[in-house]
Formats: sequence, C-alpha cells, structure tokens
Amino acid sequence: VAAPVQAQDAATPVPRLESRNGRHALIVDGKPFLMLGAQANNSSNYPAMLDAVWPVLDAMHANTLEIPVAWEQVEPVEGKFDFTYLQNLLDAARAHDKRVVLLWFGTWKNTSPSYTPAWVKLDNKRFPRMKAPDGSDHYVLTPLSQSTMAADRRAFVKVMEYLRDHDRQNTVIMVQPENETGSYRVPRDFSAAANALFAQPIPAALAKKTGKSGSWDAAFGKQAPRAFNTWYVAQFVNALAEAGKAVKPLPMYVNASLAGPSNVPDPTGVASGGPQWDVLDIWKAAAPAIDFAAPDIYDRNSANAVQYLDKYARPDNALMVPEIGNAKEFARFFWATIGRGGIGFAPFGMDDTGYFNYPLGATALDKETLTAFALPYGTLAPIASDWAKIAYDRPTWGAAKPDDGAVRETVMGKWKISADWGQWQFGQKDWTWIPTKPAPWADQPVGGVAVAQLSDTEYLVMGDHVRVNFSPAKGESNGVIVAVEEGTFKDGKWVTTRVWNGDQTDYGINLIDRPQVLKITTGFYSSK
Ligand code: N0T
Repeated sequence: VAAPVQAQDAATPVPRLESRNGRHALIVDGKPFLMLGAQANNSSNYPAMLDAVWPVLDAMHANTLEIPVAWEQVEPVEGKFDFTYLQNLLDAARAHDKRVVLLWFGTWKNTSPSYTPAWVKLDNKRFPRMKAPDGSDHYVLTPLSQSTMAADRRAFVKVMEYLRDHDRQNTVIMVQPENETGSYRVPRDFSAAANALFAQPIPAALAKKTGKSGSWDAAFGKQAPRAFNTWYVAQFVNALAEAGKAVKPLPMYVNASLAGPSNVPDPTGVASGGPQWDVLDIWKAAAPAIDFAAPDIYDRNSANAVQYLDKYARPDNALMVPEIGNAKEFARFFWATIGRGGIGFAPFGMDDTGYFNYPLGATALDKETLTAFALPYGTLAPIASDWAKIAYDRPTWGAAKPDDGAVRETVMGKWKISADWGQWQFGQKDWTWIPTKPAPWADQPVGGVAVAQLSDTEYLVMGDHVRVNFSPAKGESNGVIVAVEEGTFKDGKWVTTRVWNGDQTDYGINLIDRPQVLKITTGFYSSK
C-alpha cells in the first residue's frame, strides 16, 4: 500500500520536485511519488493525539499525513528548543508506514499569530502587528519586521536541522512554511515605515517578472496594497525556505486561502498577501525557494473547484491540493486533480479527535464519507508510483462529475473519451421498453475518472461512479476497442488479471465502486 519500509535510519535520497515539458513529479526514494494524503485537524499535533490519526489514514489507504508542528511547541522559551513531539511523530509515522508533510505554523496561521510562542505574542515592540489605516493595531504580525522574520527563521531552521539529523530516511517528504498567509480586512501594513516603502518604486525583480514599473499604485492600481503585502509576505516566507533548504533541501510549498476562482478579489475581502492564483507571479518573483503554491479548496461548487485546479496547474507550478473539504462530494475532485498531473491531494480534518469544520467539510467521518475517499485512494495505492511516473511522462486527463451531471469529454490521440454519470452498468438510463429506476448514485455528487495515454493505442483508465466511452475522434467507422484488460503494475510492468468483455463492455466501461485499474487497447481495422 505505502512506500516500501526503509531500514531504520538508512539514508535515502532527499525528496525533490522535478519538472520537465511543463509536467511535474515529486521524487521520493528516487522515484515518482503520488501523495495520497490526509491532513489532521489543527490541534492534533501532540503525541497524545496521534493514535487518533493513523486508523483514519489506514481506512482511507492514505500514504502521507500532513500535520502541523507549531513554533509555540518547539520554542516555548526563547532559545530553548523541544523536539519531543517531532521525534514522536517520526517514530509513529514510520511504525504506521506513512510519509509526513510537515506544516510549520509560525508567524502566520490562517493569517494570525495564534501559534507563535507567548514571548512573541506579548512583545509587540520586537514583533509588531500591522497598523490599520487609522493607526490602530491590526491582529496580523507585519511581514516588514526583520526581528520577527529572524526569530521565526531561527526556529524553522532548528526544525530543519532536526530533520537533517534525525530523519535520514526522509519520513518527512515536504514542508509547508507557514499556513494560509496574508491579512484579512486590512490589506497591508499602514505604519509610517510601511507607507514610506509603499511610496517607493516596485522592486526590480517584480518589475522584470510582471513587466510593470513605477510606484505600487502606478503598477497595481486598486490591487496595490495587496500586491505590496504579497511581495513582502512572500519575501519573508522565502527567507525561511531558503535558510531551511540550506540545511536540508526538502521541497517547500505554500497554501492559499482562496478568494474566488475567476474574479480579482477586493483586497480587503481576501487573505491579502497569500498565494491566491491571481498573484502567483508576485510569489514566483519574491520567493524562488518555494517550489509551488497550492489551493485549499472548500468550495463545493464543481465548476469553481475545477477552475481552481486549472489555475494552479501551470508549467511553472506543480498542482497539489494540500487541503480540500472532507465531505464526500469533494472526493470526486481527486480524479480531476490527478488527471491534471497533480502530485498530491489531501482532504482536511482526517482524524478521530471528534472535531469537524462543517460547513467547510463533513459533519462527521461516517462510513459513507470515508469510503468516498478510500475508493479512489484504494485504486491508486497499489500503483501510486507507477501512476506518478506515467503522469510525469505522458498526457493525462481527468474529470469530476459536474453539479449539472453533464457529460465530460476530451480527445487524446485518435480517440474521443467521454465520461457519463448516473448510468447503471447495463443498458441506458433513458430506456423505456423496460421499466428502469435511476441508479442510486445518479442524483449524488459522486463520480470521476482519470485517464493516461500510454501509447498511440493504449490508455490507462480509473475512476468511480462513471461510464467511460471511447469513440474515434474523427468519426472513423473502423475504430474498435481491441481489449479492455483489468490488472495492475508489478515491478513497473503491467500484469493482466482478466479481460473485460460482453456485458462488462457492451454499454461502455462502467467503473462504479471497486478499485479497478483498466488498460484499454484501441485500433483501426483495415479491409485490405
Ligand atoms: C483552513 C482550515 C484550517 C468567513 C479550515 C480555511 C487549516 C486552514 N482554513 O478548517 O484552519 O489550517 O488552512 C479558511 C477558510 C475560511 C472561510 C471563512 C469564511
């Protein structure tokens, strides 16, 4: 299910992100890795809570836990570091055969300093809050403070040193410095020093990246306060990432509290400074040590969720979904994510501590909810590395059932591939010659498919609650499905379990509620 167990303490190659031809791969243990992730609740970052985490990950077939480590817990007293929890986490993750993505809750956690140590929270002179336009203190620590940055960086580097010295087997595969950075309501620091900086021309690196010039106002208009804060937050986070990578060069990413999939948000109505899709170029210019930015998706509207995926899947930005709601309707977006070459996915709040962030996610982790994620993860778990390797090299496509249930289709090579929803496995839902009742999933927000084109004639197909159809792209009448093989990969080679035919293929390829992997071979017959 998960990556092979490493001998305790044996050094392995440090995980890295690779990109080529606009596609991306997370390399772990020297080979492509698909992160079948799950994020624990915010306050599960204590040894006593970890036992409530692993059974949920096991039930979902997850291979990676995303979990915080907080500044307040590693440096409760300035200069005195405590890594008891981190060691506990490494030991337990290894015992449960899971990898870890470590979330550094420092200066910004959902913008707020809530996870900073008391000695930071209470010293507003050394670690100043932003000023609102009226001169009052805003709750967010300013990104312009060098003393805040230096203190946060020192603690973060200690964490990275601990990993360098105690995690030679790379149980921790990625690090997220800070969490949902930015500032709500007040889009930038309005202190006198900040105002002076705001009156300066924009930095040269930003001018180069964006082709803009002049003052912040001249370059960014209404978005100027947000662009300004984005630049300085990104520089701050970059300073942590750069120093941390100098110690141990793990991949590092940042996550965004999203503010709409297509609009340019009002700077006062967004986590201003965070890596929302419309300011990614600012982040790229200011934070070269950050490997990618990632969307935290809590929007159940299918068109919106898919637009977010498209906005973050860029040749210069690997797609990874570090948080998505854990209600069952979010599970379908796993297929849309990996079909876009996504390197990982993680529903949020996956532990048995009894906390639920509804209305963002589920009201309870009942069997139905867990199964919605366990099915796609269970499909990919045995072939996760094979898929990640294929997706790095070959064209892929994925779709989630849209809210209106419309068919989704694409052209890959010589074939049109369509995904239909709410069909039984036999026949057509619009048949009238025989009484039919709708499939139980027909009115449910479930269903998805992922396809990889393996060669000119072969396709790998996976999904759930979907009917997949292949037809010749140009309407040729001599196109045929040569074989539909169910199977898996062993040592990187396809192994067939059985061949689907007859009822199993007469009405399309129906993937409903089993973890099945199909290899479909197509062809065009000649009459000569
Ligand atoms: C997410 C999660 C956790 C007025 C929410 C989403 C996680 C963080 N934040 O459970 O806190 O650590 O990254 C923010 C969504 C805000 C919606 C507020 C509406």
